[in-house]
Amino acid sequence: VAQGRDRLRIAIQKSGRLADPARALLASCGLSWRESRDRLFCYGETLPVDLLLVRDDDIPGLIADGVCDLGVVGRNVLQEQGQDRVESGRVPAYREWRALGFGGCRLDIAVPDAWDWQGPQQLGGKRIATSYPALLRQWLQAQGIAADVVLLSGSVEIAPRLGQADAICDLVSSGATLSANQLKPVLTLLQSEAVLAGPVEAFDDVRGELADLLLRRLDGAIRVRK
Ligand code: PRT
Ligand code: ZN
Repeated sequence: VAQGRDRLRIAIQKSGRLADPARALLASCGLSWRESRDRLFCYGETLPVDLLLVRDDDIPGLIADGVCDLGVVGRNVLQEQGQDRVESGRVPAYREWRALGFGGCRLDIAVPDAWDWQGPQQLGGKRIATSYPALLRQWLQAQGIAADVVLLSGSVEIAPRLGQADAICDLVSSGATLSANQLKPVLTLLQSEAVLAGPVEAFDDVRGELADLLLRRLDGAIRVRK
């Protein structure tokens, strides 16, 4: 699909925790779509605003590459990938435009229940399993703690029981998963929720007017929900 400069393209999660609330929020802004058969691209009917349905992890990169103009993604994903760009010497290519008030969770460090928690320095020399290595390294560095970051793409909570790590850094909402794995949260690195992500600079064509209209409606919709 060629990039239309006269239409706005928003990436949202295809399936998962943020998929339905993201769609519902955009629909409450007066958007509607004609669904294509492959269900990956939804053509905007009431306004020239199209949806691309993707993995949440792909959303920051799609914005950075200009494939999509905006995206609905967890702050945790946006900041992790943003920090990863900083670590590798690249410029920020997107920023948080709005907090959307759903998908709330925390990026926490959790340790085995049996630990007598004394404070962050206790993590020195330990192995910490996470799917958020850039945010964890940034935090460790700011604290002056030398620890080993063990990168796992999933099932992070089981790592201490398997002997792969001593502690973990993972998303927590109710905390049930942590307690089921005999872990307790001890520190919060990030308070997260779903956000509208967009480029650092404003659009300099008709997409700017569309984005302004969408933001005004979003702000109204978010205010009503509070
Ligand atoms: O397929 P795709 O890659 O798009 O989806 P995904 O599997 O990577 O993401 P998904 O749908 O699981 O989560 C999308 C976003 O939802 C995350 O990036 C967060 O911003 C947000 N979110 C909110 C959460 C949670 N709450 C949450 N609880 N994401 C994950 N969890 C995990 C948590 O890590 C734990 O393992 O859910 C489990 C249960 O949590 P407890 O604490 O309630 O037990
Ligand atoms: Zn994902």
